Amino acid sequence: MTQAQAKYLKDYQAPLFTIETIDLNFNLAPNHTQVKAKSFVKRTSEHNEPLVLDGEGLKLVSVTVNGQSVVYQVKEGQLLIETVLNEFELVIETELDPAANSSLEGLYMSDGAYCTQCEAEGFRRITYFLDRPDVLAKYTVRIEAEKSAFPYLLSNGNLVEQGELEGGRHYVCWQDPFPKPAYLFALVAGDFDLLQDEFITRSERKVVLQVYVDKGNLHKAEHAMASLKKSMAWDESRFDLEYDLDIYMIVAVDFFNMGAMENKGLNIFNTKYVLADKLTATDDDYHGIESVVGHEYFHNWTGNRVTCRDWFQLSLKEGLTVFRDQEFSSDLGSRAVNRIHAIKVMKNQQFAEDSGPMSHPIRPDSVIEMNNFYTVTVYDKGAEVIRMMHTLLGEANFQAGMKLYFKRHDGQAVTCDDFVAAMEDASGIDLTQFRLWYSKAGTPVVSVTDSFDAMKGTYQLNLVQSLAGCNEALHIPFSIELLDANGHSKVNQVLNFTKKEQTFTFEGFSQKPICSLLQDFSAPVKLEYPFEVDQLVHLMRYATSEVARWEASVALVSQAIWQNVSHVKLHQTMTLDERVKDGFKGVLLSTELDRALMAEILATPSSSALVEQTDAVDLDALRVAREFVLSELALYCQDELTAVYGTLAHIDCAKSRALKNQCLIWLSRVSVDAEALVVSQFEQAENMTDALGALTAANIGDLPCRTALMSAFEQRWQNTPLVMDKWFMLQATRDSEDVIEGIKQLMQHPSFSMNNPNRVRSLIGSFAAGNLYQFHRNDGEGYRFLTECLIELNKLNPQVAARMVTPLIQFSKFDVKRQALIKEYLGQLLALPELSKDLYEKVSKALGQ
Ligand code: 7MK
Ligand code: ZN
Repeated sequence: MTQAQAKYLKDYQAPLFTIETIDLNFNLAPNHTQVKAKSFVKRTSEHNEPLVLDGEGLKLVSVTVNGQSVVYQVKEGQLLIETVLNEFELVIETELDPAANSSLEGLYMSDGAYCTQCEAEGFRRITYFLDRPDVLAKYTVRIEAEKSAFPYLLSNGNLVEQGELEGGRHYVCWQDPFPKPAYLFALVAGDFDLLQDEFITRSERKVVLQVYVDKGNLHKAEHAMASLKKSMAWDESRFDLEYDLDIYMIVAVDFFNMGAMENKGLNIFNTKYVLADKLTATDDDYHGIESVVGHEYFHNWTGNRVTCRDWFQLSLKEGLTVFRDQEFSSDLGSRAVNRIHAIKVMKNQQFAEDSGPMSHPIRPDSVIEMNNFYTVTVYDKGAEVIRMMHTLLGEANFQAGMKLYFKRHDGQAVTCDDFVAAMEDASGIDLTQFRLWYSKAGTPVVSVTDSFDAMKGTYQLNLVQSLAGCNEALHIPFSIELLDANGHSKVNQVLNFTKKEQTFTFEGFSQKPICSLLQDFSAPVKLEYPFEVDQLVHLMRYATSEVARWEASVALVSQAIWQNVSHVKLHQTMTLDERVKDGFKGVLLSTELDRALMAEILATPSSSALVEQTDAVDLDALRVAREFVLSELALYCQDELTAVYGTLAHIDCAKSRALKNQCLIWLSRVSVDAEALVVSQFEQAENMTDALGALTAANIGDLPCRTALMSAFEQRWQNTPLVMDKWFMLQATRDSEDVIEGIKQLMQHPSFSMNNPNRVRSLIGSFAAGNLYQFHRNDGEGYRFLTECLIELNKLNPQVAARMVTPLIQFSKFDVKRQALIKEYLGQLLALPELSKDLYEKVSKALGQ
């Protein structure tokens, strides 16, 4: 590997040249697209360095400077131009083969339409350019193509000209008045159905809204459009931010590496986050669409108007925008349930990343392949860091900080530090110590001990923080509630935990209170406190925070499972405490709990979530113990589950469906009646949530009806790829000895394609990331299968390959035999002759090289 060089944040240098305007001319053809880029280049300071442009996989046709030919050199990934001029016009012609571009970066074809993906460094696959976010240019784009197949020719900004050409061709010109980095450039050409609407901004400007979808899907764009309007209204009301162009376009494409992309005025989306109707999309899908549409819209201010100085600052826009989209979802829906989802991502995925070979700070110090840093750490831990600032400052100060941030930096490319400085200056709150969160990798641990002095009536909490490789103390907002024996709230506050060790004293207690710690996950840390069963049951009933009630239920069930893991290892009989069973039953009997929250509490920890709770795991014992505890609970609560299921069976609301489907899964583990309930729910389903709920229960309970229902579903949806993804996922996540054989056969299914990332993630990705016991089979067959797939994907789509290798590189918690097998397969990958940078970075780090 010659090109796998790390880049370092500490080496950042301002650009030696800048490009203020660029005219792009595209002449589209599937295998021979001509691109002519006319840029106005300026030297930024007095120096004699040549102009060095980025470019990758390009066929260079010509280069001129001020209309004259010029001396240049093409190196791996660079075009070097010798010139002494301080200002000049640079014209570069390149030729592209979008039809052959399977990496889905740069310009490529998705089902007959042209589209682009330029973040992070895809623009350099279109033309040679200063492809870095601190070079902001004004774009004018002319697109020419055959008219009948490509009636819509789209790019950023405003349409300024269009016309007919000879031979059935036509052209369109777009102009984006806002200077932007190259990663926000977009182009789309194709034939679509178009849903159009408008939004009147608070200052009464009319904005045209357009959602482009594959022909025949118009009605499936309505939810995305409604979500867009809600996003625009919300950003005005909560953040006082208005949209700035006259048109906002969203295009949905089938082939897309990520969820979506915030290109200025022309978002490109994975169809998964646009298309929805009741029959084909679940309630979760609807929620996901609203959140991703929001996320991309909110980037218009946090990302586009103010962008990143360099890619090490990615969390500047992503952490902040995730925080904003989480708040959007919480203001519109259930705050507690949204918070629970975010906490699960942190504990199950981000903590795993932190304890694996790709562990990095939210602002990484070094990067080999930037695409590898679109991570749960940069995004979700980044959002937690913003959330902590929000907690420390309060909403009013935080909004003042946002105002100051835009006042100072609108139109600029800035750093995470600039953001924190704005928050600090607007609030007057010192964030010097807090800044450590940006530079430290890993999950801090907070160990809590407590004591009660009956004579003085004082309760003390002793907090100790530690973070591997870090001697300084972090500023941790540590939210607690103290409850008395009757469940009354006595203290509810956020402690400023700023030292390595700190003791907090609370007065006026006649009995030892029950404490809720790290309420609502007030900081991204691991909590250590030896909760007793009675304390957890108390918290489940009385904690003021709904999230804290859920946390207590997770701890209660998890503890019961871990106890039985010990029993299994010692060949002892497994047991389940009556208080755990009754605590659980209490949830089902509760009349006051929100149904969506009840559903979350009933969705007991997944096996991989449990793995994240420990440092070393005996997988075989875990599987036995988890099954035991879940079956015991299901048996004990069978009547209550049946009753709750019955009352909800026909209520048309998402919260009820969520709870009902959880009950059905539980019943499918133990009840003889489950089969009938599942079949009837499947047959009567009027929406995808109910149909998939029944199918999921049939799969988890391995019910006799499973095969018949799966093939009925396949028959009905074989021509709807996004629905087939759900079917592929169910097939791939079965805990069954023959699952790998089944997946191999399904790779021949007419609906499957190795070229489509959604298909690959549903069938192969969900096996590796969501079928813990089969992926980690002790004969290594799971590892072997994933490795075979990765070898193929390495050539087709390195970005998708690198995302899917994650479960293979996070091996530290498993036994030596499994680790040895994993390393053997990672070694095979590392030895590949044409290993992509993407896989190289992850695999070599995993092997400690
Ligand atoms: C979300 C980048 C894009 C991973 C998660 C997204 C990507 C990767 C959407 C692509 C995004 N800027 O808006 O963050
Ligand atoms: Zn984003």
